[in-house]
Amino acid sequence: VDDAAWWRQAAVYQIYPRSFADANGDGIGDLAGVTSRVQYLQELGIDAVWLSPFYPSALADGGYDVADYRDVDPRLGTLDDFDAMLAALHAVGIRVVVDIVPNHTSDLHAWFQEALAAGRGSAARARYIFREGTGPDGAEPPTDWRSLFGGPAWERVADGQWYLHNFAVEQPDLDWSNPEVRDDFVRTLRFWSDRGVDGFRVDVAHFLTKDLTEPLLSQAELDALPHDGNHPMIDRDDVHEIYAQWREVFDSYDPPRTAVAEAWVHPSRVPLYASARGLGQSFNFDLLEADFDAEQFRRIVAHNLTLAASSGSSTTWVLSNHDVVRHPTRYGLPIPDRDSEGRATRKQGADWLLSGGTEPPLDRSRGLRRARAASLFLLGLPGSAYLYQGEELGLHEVAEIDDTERQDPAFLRQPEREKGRDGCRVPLPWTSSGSSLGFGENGAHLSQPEWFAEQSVAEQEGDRESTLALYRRALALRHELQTGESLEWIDTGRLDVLRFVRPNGWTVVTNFGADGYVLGDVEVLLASSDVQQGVVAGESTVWCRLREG
Ligand code: TEU
Ligand code: CA
Repeated sequence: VDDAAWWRQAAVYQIYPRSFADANGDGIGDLAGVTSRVQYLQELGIDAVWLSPFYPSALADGGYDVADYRDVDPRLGTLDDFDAMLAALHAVGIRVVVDIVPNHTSDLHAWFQEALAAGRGSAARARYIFREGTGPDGAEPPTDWRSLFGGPAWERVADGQWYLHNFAVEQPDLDWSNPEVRDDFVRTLRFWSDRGVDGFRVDVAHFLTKDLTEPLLSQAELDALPHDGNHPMIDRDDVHEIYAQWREVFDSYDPPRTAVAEAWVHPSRVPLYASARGLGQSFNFDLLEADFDAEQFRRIVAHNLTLAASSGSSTTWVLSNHDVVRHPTRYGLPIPDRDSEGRATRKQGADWLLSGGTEPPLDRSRGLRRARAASLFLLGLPGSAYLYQGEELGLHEVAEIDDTERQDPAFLRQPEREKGRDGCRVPLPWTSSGSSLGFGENGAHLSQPEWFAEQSVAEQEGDRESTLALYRRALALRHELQTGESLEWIDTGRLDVLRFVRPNGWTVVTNFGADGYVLGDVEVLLASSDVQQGVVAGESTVWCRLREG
């Protein structure tokens, strides 16, 4: 692969550092823990890791509340540990992407502390979005806006002013019209690029710029406005001025640093983020919201390949990340309620979590079978695949977390409505016995359920049928598969079976239905479940090619 284009068809493995591996036995995963598992990552066969935030943080939002963008949380290590980790990963050819959180800082960030002390009208407050309240004594928030974690999006400070936080109370939104803010983030990008990181994942990339000209609209008025680039809050055209500036920074390095936008925007707006003059690539989350369904998968794949082509970028595929219910669990639950446009009315699995993992009943083995089929389908597609730690073990979502242990603000803010995202952030099981199943020497910051032992790395390593073995084989073969960025659909005569050919002649077949599908006389390279006499069983995927000679 051309050095500068490594990201176009990369398999990128997301590490949630606090829950990956704990080297010093304090119950919290750390950077030295990542370094200690480099061989595992190498054997897995991924091309890059993306590390969720490891910066100093009060962990009000799992580290997405950053108190210092250019340092390492002392609980996770030091900058020297970071350098050692980076060197160890680079030594085995694994690239490193770090998370950048530009929409908001932590309330413990020096800037916000300064803003609190400096008071009304100060330059320090102008880095954030402070407003006077309404009503008698300004005791009511400036507007009725809601935070994405529930509750008001405004918080009052001691002198009576209010600040905007689209996410947790501890995550004040920055004012991106302030040049100081812009300059500081360029410094941060350079800081990590100079250390040798290969790329950046940009958190809520569509939220940075805002039009807060008075009078401010109400939440209902905001909700009614189209997302056409002029919305006062979301996905504004002017955010791309920032990314154009960042692109200059990225391109000043050799090879250029890459970036991927986390932008939950209308598909028609994705190419703006994915443009080579901008961040270069944007997440496509369509599969996160889809059912295990041939028609939906086919539509999503076709659409996103077209979108990617129109921006000159390559698309991305994601089945799981640290914000959603793990996909084996989603696929083991009945299809959720949908609105008239086919969108799920609740986040998939949200109601199941709320019931403590009892209602509706979860079919674990069916969920895993479908997950293996979907993952093998995804790994066969052109574009980059983003994998979330633990999915290579086929881990299910953990529902049985005691409320007193839960850490996610999405839960803490509205416990009667949401269980939050802790269930996909439980520390990985490395061994089938021992303290915290090999995660660390002294327990884990979130308790692991008993059944994690059966799905541990140690348990799966010797088993050729395991999900870990499937991922390793697929990732190894994938390097041969990714020769061109296209696919050709083959008609299977069945609505529930998808079949496509890649430029190297390899064929991927996924049977979403129940009845077996006859492949014909082909050589099977890899299968998510047993293939007998050329028949792909229900809910499984096969990689194959024509027999030679
Ligand atoms: O997520 C942004 C986002 O829009 C969704 O995560 C959603 O709001 C959330 O899942 C609601 O429960 C990014 C990060 O991925 C997430 O972990 C952070 O909490 C969020 O930004 C704020 O930084
Ligand atoms: Ca630790």
